[in-house]
Amino acid sequence: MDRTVRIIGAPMDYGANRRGVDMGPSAIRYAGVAERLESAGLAVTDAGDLQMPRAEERDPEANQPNRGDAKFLREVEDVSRRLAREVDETIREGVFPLVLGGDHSIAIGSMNGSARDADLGVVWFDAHADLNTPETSPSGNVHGMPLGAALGRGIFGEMDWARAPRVREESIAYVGLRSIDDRERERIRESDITSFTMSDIDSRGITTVVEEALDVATTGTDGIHVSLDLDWLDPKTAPGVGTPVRGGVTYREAHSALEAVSTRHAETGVLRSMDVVEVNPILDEANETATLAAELTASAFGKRIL
Ligand code: EXY
Ligand code: MN
Ligand code: MN
Ligand code: MN
Repeated sequence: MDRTVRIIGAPMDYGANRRGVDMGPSAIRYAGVAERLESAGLAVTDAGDLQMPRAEERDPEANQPNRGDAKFLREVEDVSRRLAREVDETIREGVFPLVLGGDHSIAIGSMNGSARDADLGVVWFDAHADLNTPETSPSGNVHGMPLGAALGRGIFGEMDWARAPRVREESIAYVGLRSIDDRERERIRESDITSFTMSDIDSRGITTVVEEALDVATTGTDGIHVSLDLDWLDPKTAPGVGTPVRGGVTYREAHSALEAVSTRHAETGVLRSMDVVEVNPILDEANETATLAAELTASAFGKRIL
């Protein structure tokens, strides 16, 4: 996998409650993600964007009478199946899949593909826990469910495209949580998932927290998936996201965290797949959130100040 990265665009917005996040892949490319990775010494290829299915209408309920409280679940399934195949094939070729979203529902396909051939640890940089299922979701938006899907919670247990049996609770670490639904809170407490909230970052510092998250995700696994939701950052720094929550990490904390990921990878070759999600350039000024996404991605792959 080492030095070649394949960019896979997933311009998905079926999992979110607003349009615009489907422009994320273009915005992050425009911000120079490939050039930044090349300047960090990587070879970069771009597979282009996955084709998105057309909803018969943009009424989330109209075309799926049996899917209860998950909107556009058929569209999410269709994209997830194709993305998982592409991620799996990319890894088999010895290339690193970098998936650009799109809303966070694309992580269902990324994790499913990346975990086909490996026990997969996960580091989840996000304000949100994304552990809902159609049964527990307050919104019906699938971008709040990708970890519930990977763990096969609720109705996802019956969906082979959603479940990723080689992703286990004890190998998942959250970093930066600050907005959790009541049902998610109960489930996290009952689970073996490790959670580092913003309070943990306040009291213990980003470096310690990220090192511990990497320890959790790398213990007893064959590699890790890093999922970077831009709403992890404070909205003053990353305004172009659909579900901003104040009190997030700073620009420097974010870089420091992703630099720690690349340092760990340089030492032990653990990084297997990554997605960068929830950039909504419509809500942004001068493409600053996508630029941040591109910069942080370069930090995750070894770009340094000096
Ligand atoms: N927990 C809320 C829900 O399930 O509707 C909000 C989820 C937002 C998910 C995103 C982007 O990380
Ligand atoms: Mn669209
Ligand atoms: Mn998320
Ligand atoms: Mn989020």
